[in-house]
Amino acid sequence: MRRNSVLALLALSVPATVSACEGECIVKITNAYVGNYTTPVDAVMRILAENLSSMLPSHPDITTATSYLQPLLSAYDAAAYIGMETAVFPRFFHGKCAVHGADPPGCPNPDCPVVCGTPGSMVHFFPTLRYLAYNETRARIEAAADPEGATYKLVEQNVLNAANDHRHTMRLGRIMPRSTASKSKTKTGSKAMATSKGYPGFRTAPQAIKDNLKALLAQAGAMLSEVCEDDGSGDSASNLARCSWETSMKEYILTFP
Ligand SMILES: *[C@@H]1O[C@H](CO)[C@@H](O)[C@H](O)[C@H]1NC(C)=O
Ligand SMILES: *[C@@H]1O[C@H](CO)[C@@H](O)[C@H](O)[C@H]1NC(C)=O
Ligand SMILES: CC(=O)N[C@H]1CO[C@H](CO)[C@@H](O)[C@@H]1O
Repeated sequence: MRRNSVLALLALSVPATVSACEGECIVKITNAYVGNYTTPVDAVMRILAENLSSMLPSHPDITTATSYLQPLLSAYDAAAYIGMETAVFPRFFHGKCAVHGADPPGCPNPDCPVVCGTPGSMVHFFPTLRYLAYNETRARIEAAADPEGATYKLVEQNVLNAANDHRHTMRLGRIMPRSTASKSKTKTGSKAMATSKGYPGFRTAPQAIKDNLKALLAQAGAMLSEVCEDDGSGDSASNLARCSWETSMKEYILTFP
Protein backbone atom coordinates (compact mmCIF):
# COMPACT_ATOMS: atom_id res chain seq x y z
CA MET A 1 0.00 0.00 0.00
CA ARG A 2 2.59 2.53 1.15
CA ARG A 3 5.01 1.35 -1.49
CA ASN A 4 2.35 1.68 -4.16
CA SER A 5 1.57 5.24 -3.19
CA VAL A 6 5.25 6.15 -3.27
CA LEU A 7 5.58 4.58 -6.70
CA ALA A 8 2.44 6.34 -7.90
CA LEU A 9 3.87 9.60 -6.67
CA LEU A 10 7.16 8.96 -8.46
CA ALA A 11 5.29 8.14 -11.64
CA LEU A 12 3.23 11.29 -11.43
CA SER A 13 6.10 13.64 -10.78
CA VAL A 14 7.74 15.24 -13.77
CA PRO A 15 11.51 15.02 -13.34
CA ALA A 16 12.09 18.30 -15.19
CA THR A 17 10.68 20.37 -12.33
CA VAL A 18 11.63 18.57 -9.17
CA SER A 19 9.68 20.00 -6.30
CA ALA A 20 11.07 20.86 -2.92
CA CYS A 21 10.28 18.39 -0.16
CA GLU A 22 6.74 19.39 0.65
CA GLY A 23 3.55 17.84 1.91
CA GLU A 24 3.86 14.09 2.02
CA CYS A 25 7.64 14.24 1.70
CA ILE A 26 7.92 16.41 4.83
CA VAL A 27 5.43 14.31 6.77
CA LYS A 28 7.05 11.00 5.89
CA ILE A 29 10.64 12.03 6.45
CA THR A 30 9.68 13.62 9.76
CA ASN A 31 7.86 10.43 10.75
CA ALA A 32 10.87 8.35 9.72
CA TYR A 33 13.12 10.33 12.05
CA VAL A 34 10.67 10.33 14.93
CA GLY A 35 10.17 6.61 14.34
CA ASN A 36 13.89 5.83 14.26
CA TYR A 37 14.40 7.84 17.43
CA THR A 38 11.97 5.70 19.39
CA THR A 39 14.82 3.20 19.95
CA PRO A 40 17.35 5.63 21.49
CA VAL A 41 14.58 7.45 23.38
CA ASP A 42 13.38 4.16 24.83
CA ALA A 43 16.97 3.38 25.77
CA VAL A 44 17.16 6.66 27.70
CA MET A 45 13.87 5.85 29.43
CA ARG A 46 15.25 2.50 30.44
CA ILE A 47 18.44 3.97 31.89
CA LEU A 48 16.33 6.51 33.78
CA ALA A 49 14.05 3.74 35.06
CA GLU A 50 17.03 1.67 36.25
CA ASN A 51 18.49 4.65 38.07
CA LEU A 52 15.13 5.53 39.53
CA SER A 53 14.60 1.99 40.74
CA SER A 54 17.94 1.91 42.53
CA MET A 55 17.16 5.29 44.08
CA LEU A 56 13.82 4.23 45.56
CA PRO A 57 13.77 2.24 48.81
CA SER A 58 11.26 -0.19 47.28
CA HIS A 59 13.53 -0.90 44.27
CA PRO A 60 10.57 -1.37 41.91
CA ASP A 61 11.02 -3.49 38.79
CA ILE A 62 11.81 -1.68 35.56
CA THR A 63 8.21 -1.80 34.29
CA THR A 64 6.98 -0.15 37.49
CA ALA A 65 9.78 2.43 37.50
CA THR A 66 9.03 3.18 33.85
CA SER A 67 5.39 3.76 34.73
CA TYR A 68 6.45 6.53 37.14
CA LEU A 69 8.29 8.14 34.23
CA GLN A 70 5.37 7.79 31.83
CA PRO A 71 4.48 11.54 31.86
CA LEU A 72 7.96 12.22 30.52
CA LEU A 73 7.53 9.87 27.60
CA SER A 74 4.01 11.16 26.92
CA ALA A 75 5.23 14.76 26.82
CA TYR A 76 8.05 13.79 24.49
CA ASP A 77 5.69 11.84 22.24
CA ALA A 78 3.23 14.72 22.08
CA ALA A 79 5.91 17.20 21.00
CA ALA A 80 8.15 14.97 18.91
CA TYR A 81 6.49 15.23 15.52
CA ILE A 82 5.92 18.98 15.32
CA GLY A 83 9.28 19.68 16.93
CA MET A 84 11.11 17.50 14.42
CA GLU A 85 9.26 18.91 11.43
CA THR A 86 10.00 22.48 12.50
CA ALA A 87 13.64 21.81 13.30
CA VAL A 88 14.35 20.10 9.99
CA PHE A 89 12.22 21.86 7.43
CA PRO A 90 11.24 25.47 7.98
CA ARG A 91 14.40 26.09 9.97
CA PHE A 92 16.87 24.55 7.58
CA PHE A 93 15.84 22.56 4.52
CA HIS A 94 13.42 24.89 2.84
CA GLY A 95 12.89 26.41 -0.56
CA LYS A 96 13.80 25.31 -4.04
CA CYS A 97 17.33 25.08 -5.30
CA ALA A 98 16.77 27.09 -8.43
CA VAL A 99 18.62 30.39 -8.55
CA HIS A 100 17.11 32.86 -11.04
CA GLY A 101 15.02 30.04 -12.43
CA ALA A 102 17.98 27.73 -13.09
CA ASP A 103 19.06 24.78 -11.00
CA PRO A 104 22.70 24.92 -9.88
CA PRO A 105 24.92 22.04 -11.07
CA GLY A 106 24.09 18.77 -9.31
CA CYS A 107 20.71 20.04 -8.19
CA PRO A 108 18.14 19.15 -7.32
CA ASN A 109 18.73 15.34 -7.25
CA PRO A 110 20.22 13.15 -5.97
CA ASP A 111 23.14 15.06 -4.44
CA CYS A 112 22.47 18.75 -4.43
CA PRO A 113 25.24 20.86 -2.88
CA VAL A 114 22.98 23.83 -2.23
CA VAL A 115 21.05 24.06 1.01
CA CYS A 116 17.47 23.86 -0.12
CA GLY A 117 14.39 21.84 0.61
CA THR A 118 14.97 19.02 -1.83
CA PRO A 119 15.72 15.38 -1.13
CA GLY A 120 19.04 15.79 -2.98
CA SER A 121 20.09 18.59 -0.68
CA MET A 122 19.09 16.61 2.39
CA VAL A 123 21.26 13.76 1.21
CA HIS A 124 24.17 16.05 0.39
CA PHE A 125 23.96 17.70 3.80
CA PHE A 126 23.17 14.49 5.57
CA PRO A 127 25.44 15.14 8.60
CA THR A 128 23.57 18.40 9.16
CA LEU A 129 20.22 16.69 8.85
CA ARG A 130 21.37 13.99 11.27
CA TYR A 131 22.54 16.59 13.74
CA LEU A 132 19.34 18.64 13.49
CA ALA A 133 17.28 15.53 14.24
CA TYR A 134 19.48 14.64 17.19
CA ASN A 135 19.61 18.16 18.60
CA GLU A 136 15.86 18.43 18.35
CA THR A 137 15.26 15.09 20.08
CA ARG A 138 17.63 16.00 22.85
CA ALA A 139 15.97 19.40 23.30
CA ARG A 140 12.52 17.72 23.49
CA ILE A 141 13.70 15.28 26.15
CA GLU A 142 15.33 18.05 28.14
CA ALA A 143 12.19 20.18 27.88
CA ALA A 144 10.06 17.30 29.14
CA ALA A 145 12.49 16.76 32.05
CA ASP A 146 12.66 20.46 32.96
CA PRO A 147 12.17 20.67 36.76
CA GLU A 148 10.09 23.83 36.31
CA GLY A 149 7.66 22.07 33.99
CA ALA A 150 4.29 20.42 34.60
CA THR A 151 5.56 17.06 33.33
CA TYR A 152 8.33 17.01 35.88
CA LYS A 153 5.84 17.64 38.68
CA LEU A 154 3.78 14.65 37.58
CA VAL A 155 6.81 12.39 37.62
CA GLU A 156 7.86 13.75 40.99
CA GLN A 157 4.40 13.09 42.39
CA ASN A 158 4.45 9.51 41.09
CA VAL A 159 7.82 8.95 42.70
CA LEU A 160 6.86 10.52 46.02
CA ASN A 161 3.64 8.49 46.09
CA ALA A 162 5.63 5.34 45.46
CA ALA A 163 8.07 6.16 48.23
CA ASN A 164 5.19 6.95 50.57
CA ASP A 165 3.35 3.72 49.76
CA HIS A 166 6.55 1.87 50.42
CA ARG A 167 6.93 3.47 53.86
CA HIS A 168 3.39 2.42 54.76
CA THR A 169 4.08 -1.10 53.57
CA MET A 170 7.28 -1.20 55.58
CA ARG A 171 5.45 -0.05 58.68
CA LEU A 172 2.88 -2.80 58.31
CA GLY A 173 5.62 -5.26 57.48
CA ARG A 174 7.34 -4.44 60.73
CA ILE A 175 4.24 -4.70 62.89
CA MET A 176 3.04 -7.99 61.43
CA PRO A 177 6.12 -10.09 62.13
CA ARG A 178 6.26 -8.71 65.66
CA SER A 179 2.72 -9.76 66.53
CA THR A 180 3.39 -13.27 65.30
CA ALA A 181 7.01 -13.40 66.25
CA SER A 182 8.55 -15.88 68.59
CA LYS A 183 10.08 -14.45 71.78
CA SER A 184 13.55 -14.50 70.33
CA LYS A 185 12.44 -12.25 67.51
CA THR A 186 10.49 -9.81 69.65
CA LYS A 187 13.52 -7.78 70.43
CA THR A 188 14.30 -7.21 66.76
CA GLY A 189 10.67 -6.38 66.15
CA SER A 190 10.53 -3.80 68.89
CA LYS A 191 13.66 -2.24 67.61
CA ALA A 192 12.21 -2.01 64.15
CA MET A 193 9.04 -0.42 65.50
CA ALA A 194 10.95 2.09 67.51
CA THR A 195 12.99 2.94 64.47
CA SER A 196 9.96 3.33 62.27
CA LYS A 197 8.10 5.43 64.85
CA GLY A 198 10.83 7.93 65.31
CA TYR A 199 12.10 7.32 61.80
CA PRO A 200 14.09 10.42 60.96
CA GLY A 201 13.80 9.44 57.32
CA PHE A 202 10.05 10.05 57.39
CA ARG A 203 10.61 13.75 57.10
CA THR A 204 13.90 13.88 55.28
CA ALA A 205 13.34 11.09 52.78
CA PRO A 206 10.91 12.97 50.51
CA GLN A 207 13.35 15.85 50.15
CA ALA A 208 16.24 13.49 49.45
CA ILE A 209 14.16 11.68 46.86
CA LYS A 210 13.22 15.00 45.26
CA ASP A 211 16.87 16.01 45.09
CA ASN A 212 17.94 12.69 43.64
CA LEU A 213 15.16 12.76 41.08
CA LYS A 214 16.17 16.25 40.02
CA ALA A 215 19.79 15.19 39.60
CA LEU A 216 18.71 12.12 37.67
CA LEU A 217 16.39 13.87 35.23
CA ALA A 218 18.99 16.58 34.65
CA GLN A 219 21.05 13.78 33.08
CA ALA A 220 18.40 12.82 30.50
CA GLY A 221 19.93 14.85 27.66
CA ALA A 222 23.41 13.56 28.41
CA MET A 223 22.04 10.02 28.40
CA LEU A 224 20.75 10.48 24.86
CA SER A 225 24.14 11.86 23.92
CA GLU A 226 25.75 8.68 25.20
CA VAL A 227 23.23 6.39 23.55
CA CYS A 228 23.71 8.19 20.20
CA GLU A 229 27.49 8.45 20.60
CA ASP A 230 27.49 12.20 20.26
CA ASP A 231 31.17 13.15 20.31
CA GLY A 232 30.42 16.85 20.55
CA SER A 233 31.47 17.58 16.97
CA GLY A 234 27.99 18.68 15.92
CA ASP A 235 27.33 18.12 12.23
CA SER A 236 30.72 16.60 11.43
CA ALA A 237 30.60 13.56 9.18
CA SER A 238 31.76 11.10 11.84
CA ASN A 239 29.42 12.17 14.63
CA LEU A 240 26.36 10.40 16.05
CA ALA A 241 27.26 6.94 14.85
CA ARG A 242 24.40 5.29 16.73
CA CYS A 243 21.71 7.73 15.63
CA SER A 244 22.63 8.03 11.99
CA TRP A 245 20.80 5.37 10.00
CA GLU A 246 22.67 6.85 7.06
CA THR A 247 22.14 4.20 4.40
CA SER A 248 18.47 3.55 5.01
CA MET A 249 17.66 7.23 5.52
CA LYS A 250 19.40 8.36 2.35
CA GLU A 251 17.64 5.64 0.39
CA TYR A 252 14.33 6.62 1.90
CA ILE A 253 14.81 10.35 1.29
CA LEU A 254 15.59 9.69 -2.35
CA THR A 255 12.31 7.87 -2.85
CA PHE A 256 10.73 11.35 -2.84
CA PRO A 257 10.69 13.26 -6.10
C1 LIG B 1 19.30 22.85 19.03
O1 LIG B 1 18.11 22.90 19.75
C2 LIG B 1 17.89 24.10 20.46
C3 LIG B 1 16.60 23.95 21.23
O2 LIG B 1 15.52 23.65 20.38
C4 LIG B 1 17.82 25.26 19.49
O3 LIG B 1 17.65 26.47 20.19
C5 LIG B 1 19.09 25.31 18.67
O4 LIG B 1 18.99 26.32 17.70
C6 LIG B 1 19.34 23.96 18.02
N1 LIG B 1 20.62 23.96 17.34
C7 LIG B 1 20.71 23.64 16.07
C8 LIG B 1 22.08 23.64 15.49
O5 LIG B 1 19.73 23.34 15.41
C1 LIG C 1 22.54 5.79 36.29
O1 LIG C 1 22.91 4.45 36.16
C2 LIG C 1 24.16 4.25 35.56
C3 LIG C 1 24.37 2.77 35.40
O2 LIG C 1 23.22 2.05 35.65
C4 LIG C 1 25.24 4.88 36.40
O3 LIG C 1 26.48 4.71 35.76
C5 LIG C 1 24.94 6.34 36.57
O4 LIG C 1 25.87 6.91 37.44
C6 LIG C 1 23.56 6.56 37.09
N1 LIG C 1 23.29 7.98 37.02
C7 LIG C 1 22.62 8.61 37.95
C8 LIG C 1 22.44 10.08 37.71
O5 LIG C 1 22.15 8.05 38.91
C1 LIG D 1 16.63 1.40 12.98
C2 LIG D 1 15.52 2.03 12.22
O1 LIG D 1 14.46 2.30 12.77
N1 LIG D 1 15.78 2.30 10.96
C3 LIG D 1 14.79 2.88 10.07
C4 LIG D 1 14.96 4.38 9.97
O2 LIG D 1 14.08 4.89 9.02
C5 LIG D 1 14.26 4.37 7.71
C6 LIG D 1 13.28 5.11 6.80
O3 LIG D 1 11.97 4.96 7.28
C7 LIG D 1 14.00 2.88 7.72
O4 LIG D 1 14.24 2.36 6.42
C8 LIG D 1 14.93 2.23 8.72
O5 LIG D 1 14.61 0.86 8.81
